Amino acid sequence: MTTVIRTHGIGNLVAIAQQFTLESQVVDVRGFGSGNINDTFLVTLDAPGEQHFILQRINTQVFRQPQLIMQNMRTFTDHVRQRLQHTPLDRRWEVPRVLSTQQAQDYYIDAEGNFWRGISFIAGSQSFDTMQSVEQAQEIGYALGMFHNLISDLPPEKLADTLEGFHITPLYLRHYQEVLATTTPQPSPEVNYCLQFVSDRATFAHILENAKAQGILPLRLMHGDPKINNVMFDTSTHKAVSVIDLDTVKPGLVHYDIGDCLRSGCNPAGEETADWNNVYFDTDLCQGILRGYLSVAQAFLTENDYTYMYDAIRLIAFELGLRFFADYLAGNVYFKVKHPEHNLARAIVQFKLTESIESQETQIRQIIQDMK
Ligand code: GN1
Ligand code: MG
Repeated sequence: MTTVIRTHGIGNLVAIAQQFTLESQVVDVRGFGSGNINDTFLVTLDAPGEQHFILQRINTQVFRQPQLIMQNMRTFTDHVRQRLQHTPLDRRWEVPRVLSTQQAQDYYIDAEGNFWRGISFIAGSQSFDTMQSVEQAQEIGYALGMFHNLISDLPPEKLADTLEGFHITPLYLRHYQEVLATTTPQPSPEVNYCLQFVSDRATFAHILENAKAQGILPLRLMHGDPKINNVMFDTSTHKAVSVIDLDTVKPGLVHYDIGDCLRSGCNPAGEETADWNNVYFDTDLCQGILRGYLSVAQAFLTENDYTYMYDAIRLIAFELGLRFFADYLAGNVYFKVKHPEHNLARAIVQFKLTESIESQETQIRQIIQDMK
């Protein structure tokens, strides 16, 4: 997949960034973060006040209706801002702002049809790709709990579905089977491991969707992608201050979020490691995240929600591995890659993590039980 840097000169990027500010001059635009879908840039302004903002080109191959994302972001941020005004928190909490263009729009479409948006940068904050401590794990959990709490009174139908099928594991499995039916993967020990891994868990893939269909788990609003590096930390207090990346805030199960947060936060090796033998699920970090999460979320969770927590952790790790592996087989059409085997390597990391989760099922279930 080509990146903006290759298709746009820096001059163009400056001109695009300039669309999102009237008073200030853009002095620098540089690649930012490690997103797998959109292209993200940090813009520097000559302004004395707000010095930075985030410029993003939305991947419209993935997000077919990017206008819906912006509409959701407005609804979400308006709701949360009102809630916070009405009942302020006793600690710093920030909600990213959608920046308007010079034409007072929420996005800018360039001459080549690229979809751009500007988002405020949370001043004095940073994110991490891997967990630094149990204290940080607890903060990550708190952040997800606060995120869920602040939208718990926004009816799910108020937000549009920005990405159909997102986190519906049986659909990923079907897609994988369709890809397999049309391609013959080059056999290797790694590919064989993945093929077997998925085939052994075909029934398990349905667990959350079945519970949703039976009304055991309610449809709520979710973040969709609460991985560790989407939580911003105040650089001086080291407290979580914001959850960013609002593209997939939409109706779903909070279990997708719990699973995603834990599969990403409790993997100390990180999802990009090539050292597969060192991938494991850290139960101390799991305990930390859940403690932080439940300090806020206990208020709205039901008994059934707890029953499915272990399965959610296992499922979302497995699901991401399945998504990476299917994309490898399909020729890397969804996730950006640095080399042709990148998605295969990422899949193995998630499958090793799933194995580690499975091997610690009793302990993880006990942690959840003890925390209710
Ligand atoms: C993608 O682009 P990014 O890094 O925010 C993906 C998530 C995955 C994640 C894995 C819309 O998120 O679902 O968990 O990669 N987002 C989408 O790093 O598919
Ligand atoms: Mg994302």
